[in-house]
Amino acid sequence: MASVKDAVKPDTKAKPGNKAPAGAPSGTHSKDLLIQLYKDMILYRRFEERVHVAYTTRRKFAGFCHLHIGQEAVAAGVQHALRPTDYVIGAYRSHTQAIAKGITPNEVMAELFGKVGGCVRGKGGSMHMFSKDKRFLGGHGIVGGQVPLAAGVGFAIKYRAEQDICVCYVGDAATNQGQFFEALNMMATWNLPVLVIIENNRYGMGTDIHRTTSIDHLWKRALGFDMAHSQVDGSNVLNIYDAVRSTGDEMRKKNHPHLMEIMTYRYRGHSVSDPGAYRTKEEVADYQARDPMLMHGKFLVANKMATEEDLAKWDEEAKKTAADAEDFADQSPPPGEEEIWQDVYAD
Ligand SMILES: Cc1ncc(C[n+]2csc(CCOP(=O)(O)OP(=O)(O)O)c2C)c(N)n1
Ligand SMILES: [Mg+2]
Repeated sequence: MASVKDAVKPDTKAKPGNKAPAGAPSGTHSKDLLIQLYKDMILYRRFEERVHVAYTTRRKFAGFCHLHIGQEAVAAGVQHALRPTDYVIGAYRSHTQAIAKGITPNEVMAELFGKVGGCVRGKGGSMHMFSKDKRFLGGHGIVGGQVPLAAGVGFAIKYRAEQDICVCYVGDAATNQGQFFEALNMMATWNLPVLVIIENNRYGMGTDIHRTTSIDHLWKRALGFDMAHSQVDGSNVLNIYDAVRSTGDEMRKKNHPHLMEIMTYRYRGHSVSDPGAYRTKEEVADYQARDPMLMHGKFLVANKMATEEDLAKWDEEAKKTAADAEDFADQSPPPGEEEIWQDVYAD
C-alpha cells in the first residue's frame, strides 16, 4: 500500500494567490499547451457567462444551476494532464468538466435546455452531464455520492488490468460526508487507481469550511487511510497541470489512489439564485484581482507567446462558440413522449 511517506509533501501555507504566475518558468511546457490552457479557460468562462444569461434573463431552463466561474483552471489544468482513456466523475458543478472531457459546448448547452441535442438527450440537465464514450461519468447531485462510484470505477480498472486512472472531483464540504470516508478506505485498502481531487473553494453553499470542519487542510483526510496526498495552489494553472501529470504517472506506476487538495475560489453564488451574503465583496474582488485565467494570459504576453491582440481574438472566438451553442440548443427539439422510458433503466 502507498505510504504517507511516499506522498508529495503538501505546501501547508499554500492558498490561492501565494505564487505569482507571471514570469513563472515554462521550460517543461510546450507553447501549444500553454496557449491551449488559456483558450480552454476563456471558453469555459464565456460559456458559463452565457449560461447565466440564458437562465436568468432568457429563462431557458429552470432548476438548479451551479457555475464553475473562477475555478476554470482546475478543469483545464487537470484535463490536459490526463490521457483520453482516463475516466472523470464529478458533482453538480460540472459543465466545464464535461466540456474539458470532450463533450461539446453544443451538447452541454442543449442538455441544460432539456433538448435532444444534449449529451443525455435533455433528460439529465445541469447536474447530470454524462458520456460513456468520452468516459465522463457524471454529474451527480447527491453531495459526495460520486466518491463510492469512483471507487467502483477504480475497481473495474484494476480488475481489467487497465492503465487508466479515474479522477473524482469533490467539493470541500463533501469531504465531511460519511460515504467519502468509506470510499477512501476502500480505495486505499484495495489500491484502486482513483485520483480524488478536492476543489477547495472554501464554501459549502453559504457556509465557510472552517465552521464545519475540524482540520485546517483537507489533504489531511488522507492520513487516516495512509493514502498518498498533496496540496496544490490553484491560482496558477501550471501548478495544477504539473501536479496531476506527475501524480498520474506515479499512480500508474505504483497502482495506488491519491488525494489532492486544489485551492481555488468561485466568484458566483453557490447556485445562480444565491445572493452571496455570507462573504464580503472585498473578498471576492481580492480573488478576482489574481484570477488564474487572467494571470495566465499575462504570463503568455510577458513571455512573448501571445500578444494582447491574440488574447482578445481568442476571447471573441470563445464568445462565438458559446453563442453558437446557445443557438444550437434553441433549435434542438425537446425529447418526444415516446422517449420517456428510454435510458432510464439498463436494457
Ligand atoms: C447528501 C446531500 N446533502 C446536502 C445537499 C445540499 N447541498 C447541495 S450542494 C451543497 C454544498 C456542497 O459544497 P462543496 O462540497 O464544497 O461543493 P461546491 O458547491 O463548493 O462545489 C449542499 C450541502 C445535497 N445535494 N446532498
Ligand atoms: Mg465548496
